[in-house]
Amino acid sequence: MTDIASVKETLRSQRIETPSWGYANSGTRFKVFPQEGVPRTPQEKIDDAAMVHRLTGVAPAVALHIPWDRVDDFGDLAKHAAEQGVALGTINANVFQDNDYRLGSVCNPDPAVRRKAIDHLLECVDVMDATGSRDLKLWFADGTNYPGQDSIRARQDRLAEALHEVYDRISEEQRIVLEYKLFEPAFYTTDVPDWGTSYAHCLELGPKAQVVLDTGHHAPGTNIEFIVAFLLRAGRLGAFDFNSRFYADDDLMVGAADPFQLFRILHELVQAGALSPASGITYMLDQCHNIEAKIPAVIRSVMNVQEATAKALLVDMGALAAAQREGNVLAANAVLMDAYNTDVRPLLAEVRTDAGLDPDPVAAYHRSGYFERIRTERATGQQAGWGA
Ligand code: RM4
Ligand code: MN
Repeated sequence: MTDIASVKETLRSQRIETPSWGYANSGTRFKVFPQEGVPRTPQEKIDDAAMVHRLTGVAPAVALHIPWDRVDDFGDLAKHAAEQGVALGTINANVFQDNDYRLGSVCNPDPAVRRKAIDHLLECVDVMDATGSRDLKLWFADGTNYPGQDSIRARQDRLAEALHEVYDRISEEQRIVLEYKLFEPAFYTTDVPDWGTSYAHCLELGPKAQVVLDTGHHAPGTNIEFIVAFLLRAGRLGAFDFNSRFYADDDLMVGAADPFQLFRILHELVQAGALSPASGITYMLDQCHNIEAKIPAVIRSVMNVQEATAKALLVDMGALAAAQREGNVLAANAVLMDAYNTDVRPLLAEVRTDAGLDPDPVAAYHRSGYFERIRTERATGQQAGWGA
């Protein structure tokens, strides 16, 4: 039997970090479609994130991307965030948009470019010191397009060297979270293509280095929950970048393409007791809302994670363990499917009402007048965007 009171308590205390870039303009390499009301400054992105938190109650932190969110005084930015009721979360380094990075950043064959890239990573640690952020998220666009273009092995050496330098710079309370991605922008080799590569580098670095799992960064058909289970067991799962994909790194709303996969991932997390902040796992969204309205899309994404979590919490663990012990394949599968097929929306509505929130955060957003306000206030000036 599942204890509904404790399910509700877990849902109430869940934490989902939203990405500053999810509120800004973004697009594919073909077109960025600007939208009305889009933030012009990091402060305005934080304001939008704070709105999402006010409506959902479970999104108290916003991840920053540097240099997209560079400001003169990060202490001030942290203060602004606190005044809005949110905290600054993970700092994402960006070493993929300068002309110098054509052949890579920390793996570039040119030592001067590597130095520049590492200096940027170190600058991001300075930012973390000012914002109080714990995690430095590293994703490298590094790789090659053609066989023979560069030495695969030498690039691993350069990567390890750069990681060591950054690792030595972070404090005891800070962490490196190293993200992997199968391909793109590089098409032949990618220097951190999979969880095994990230894990191996993290092991070499030490306990302050953890793997980031972006749900959109695998080959089609990859069993992501297996990776989750493995890394949890190894104590090396540092963070999630949640989103969903149909084909490649689509960055669509989490839970949109495959809600069952999201449930299976959450089931592994629930089983491992990994939802609590004490687990050290950061649950982040990494999405781009290219054609849909951004703030409601972030709210929807947060709700999708909540729904998958609620279903995972409803799995009758006792019945599951018994069926597994007996080798009763069909009964074990039925226990999971019963939970997955439960409509948890009424339960989540109750959790929100109990917390003094509107049971329907999307409707509450549309009623709030927030969009009408930002559409007017932000009608002039340069909208923030990722410059694709
Ligand atoms: C990458 C990766 C990173 C994100 C950038 C924008 O594919 O997912 O986490 O910061 O995109
Ligand atoms: Mn990501």
